[in-house]
Amino acid sequence: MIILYTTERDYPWGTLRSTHASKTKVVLEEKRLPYRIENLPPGNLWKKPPEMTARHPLGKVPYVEIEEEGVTIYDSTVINEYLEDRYSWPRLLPLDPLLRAKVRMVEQFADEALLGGNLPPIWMPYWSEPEKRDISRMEKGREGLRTRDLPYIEKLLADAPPGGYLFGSFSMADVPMMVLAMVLEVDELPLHQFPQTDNYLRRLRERPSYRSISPRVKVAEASALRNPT
Ligand SMILES: N[C@@H](CCC(=O)N[C@@H](CS)C(=O)NCC(=O)O)C(=O)O
Repeated sequence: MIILYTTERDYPWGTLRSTHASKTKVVLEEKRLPYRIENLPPGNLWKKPPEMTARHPLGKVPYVEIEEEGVTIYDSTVINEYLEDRYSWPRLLPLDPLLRAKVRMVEQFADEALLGGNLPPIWMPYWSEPEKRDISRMEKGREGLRTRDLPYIEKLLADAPPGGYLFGSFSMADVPMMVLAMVLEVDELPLHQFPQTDNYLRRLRERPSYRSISPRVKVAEASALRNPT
């Protein structure tokens, strides 16, 4: 069994989840792997209790425990590539070296520009009550999306081969974009200027794997999806 350590919590405005752990959840779902969630209190990300740093030296999520192997693997990209190497179906990274590099390049862009860049200023305030949110910080994140990241995604989509995804069929490059779809479902940033991205994010939300990270699917409901009881 694979145990995914993450942070998820239900709020009146939607169920919020760790963005990086959501990347791993999507890959577990896409590969139809059985897994169990270990839901850590959000405060652990700041407190970093020893039981957490014993598994991840930086006290971050996600990390996964692979029970059969008796090992823990941390970092969403490393976990996802491990899952790809170990469970090759359905393939999320192409075998051709150049195409593989292109897919990884976009995944890396999304990690740095979105998950480590403009999404946290938008997403983190939703973990607090509306009156405690730093509105100007949220707006800065949105402006970063509008001026840098969304134009690039719009261009990637304009150049994409047919199939509906960034590289034709769904790949590792689309995985962090599922997280963008998740954040913008709560934030409802208008996307009129980015029509291809708007349609693409809607398509991502229709994938069965999105149910596991959808803000409309509560923690308990999502946990029942692929978890054996
Ligand atoms: N490169 C790591 C980043 C993980 C990360 O930053 N996770 C956030 C939650 S979404 C976290 O644990 N934040 C607490 C911290 O930065 O100390 C990955 O891809 O897994």
